[in-house]
Amino acid sequence: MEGAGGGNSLPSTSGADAVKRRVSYFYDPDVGNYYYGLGHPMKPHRIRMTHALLEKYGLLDRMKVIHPQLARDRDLCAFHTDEYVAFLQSANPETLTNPCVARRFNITDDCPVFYRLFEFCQTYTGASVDAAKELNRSNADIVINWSGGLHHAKRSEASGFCYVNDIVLAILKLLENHDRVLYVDIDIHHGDGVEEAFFTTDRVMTVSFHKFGEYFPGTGHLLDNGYGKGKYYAVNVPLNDGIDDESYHYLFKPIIAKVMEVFNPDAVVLQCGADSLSGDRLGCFNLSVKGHAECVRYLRSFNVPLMLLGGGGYTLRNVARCWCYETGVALHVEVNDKMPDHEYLGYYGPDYNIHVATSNMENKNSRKSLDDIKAKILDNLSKLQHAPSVQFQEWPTDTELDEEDENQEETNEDLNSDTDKLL
Ligand code: V1D
Ligand code: CA
Repeated sequence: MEGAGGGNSLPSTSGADAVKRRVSYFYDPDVGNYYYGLGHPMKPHRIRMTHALLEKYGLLDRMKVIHPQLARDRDLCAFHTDEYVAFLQSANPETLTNPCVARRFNITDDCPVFYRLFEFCQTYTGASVDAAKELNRSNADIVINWSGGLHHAKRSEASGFCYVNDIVLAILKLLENHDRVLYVDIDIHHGDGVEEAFFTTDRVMTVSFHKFGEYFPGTGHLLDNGYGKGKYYAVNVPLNDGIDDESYHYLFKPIIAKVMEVFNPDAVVLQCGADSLSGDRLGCFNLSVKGHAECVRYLRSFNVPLMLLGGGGYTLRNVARCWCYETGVALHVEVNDKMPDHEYLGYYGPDYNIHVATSNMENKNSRKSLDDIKAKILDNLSKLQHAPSVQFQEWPTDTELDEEDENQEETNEDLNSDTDKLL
């Protein structure tokens, strides 16, 4: 054991980023028990594997560990429709027999109805919403929910393994206390559900890096950049197979630096989908754990309240490696490459290391294509630099809203219109 917090990790050294951040980590011990079904690539068990690593590395001792509340119906209805939430609440693998209902809510092989589905949605969403409240109250500088980040869910339908969009709900919660929220998405898939929810507002900027071209969900073209007041507040970075750390950061760093300069967010939400890692079962990028985590390190360096969420990631051992290492980055602790012994150690053989080798696959992103993408995006962002600054209203605080909740018998439609007002 090394370092004041104990465990198999090294304390940080020096530098501006060495300034300690208060980190709150949200984890429900039941989350690893949910099961999408035989052959389905999405496995909540990876969250439990990550947690076991955090424990053995001694990282849990260095942050506030919070058991989140389950999200309530009315929390979910701040974005989703009443009828969709009612459907999720009653959905049960034994009774879902009507194909019209399944079609209406996009219940497919990607998004099956499984045992205790609604509770699963309440669990991962409750953690993201509670994490937003923790930032709203300034109780932490960085909040983490590795079970969240389900970026494809739409207002009234499931999509791409996602049922409830915990990210949209967390951002809406953050907007109660923050004027501008930046959303960054490094999952290999386009963050379509979050982009769509905030496409017409200038209070949320969405930035997604993703594989584009014959790949799910098919959206996220370079030229899709927002609409109306939201024009230029959606940023899409379409990439090709085999991108490596160097090429990724050749785009990520200058784009994020410019976004931070022109948008100047009060809070940042980073979706850390680990399917952009080399060797992912569904992915085709070639990022190392260090390259992926460099996105966390870079965003952390701006010293703006930060929420880290999970997302995709289908080679379980690499997902747990990545999110454990990134928790270390949040804490400014370099975890030891050699893994400590624990109940899931067998998953990490034959090397038993945190870091894994990338592959020799071809990088199909030419320097010219990267330069063209960068130039177009930086040009769009520079248009915001010269726009007059937006005046923001005062919004009721979290506590005031909670008090209101207790005193009012509101319908979910009323709550939806509250959401519209927040934007
Ligand atoms: F391979 C599978 C086996 C069983 C069930 C589904 C899949 C599978 C693999 N890839 N499904 C996909 C993608 N779906 C399609 C559909 C086929 N067309 C009709 C559409 O290509 C969905 C990929 C979802 C990725 C989710 C995510 O990683 O982005 C994520 N982020 O946060 C949570 C999940
Ligand atoms: Ca993405």
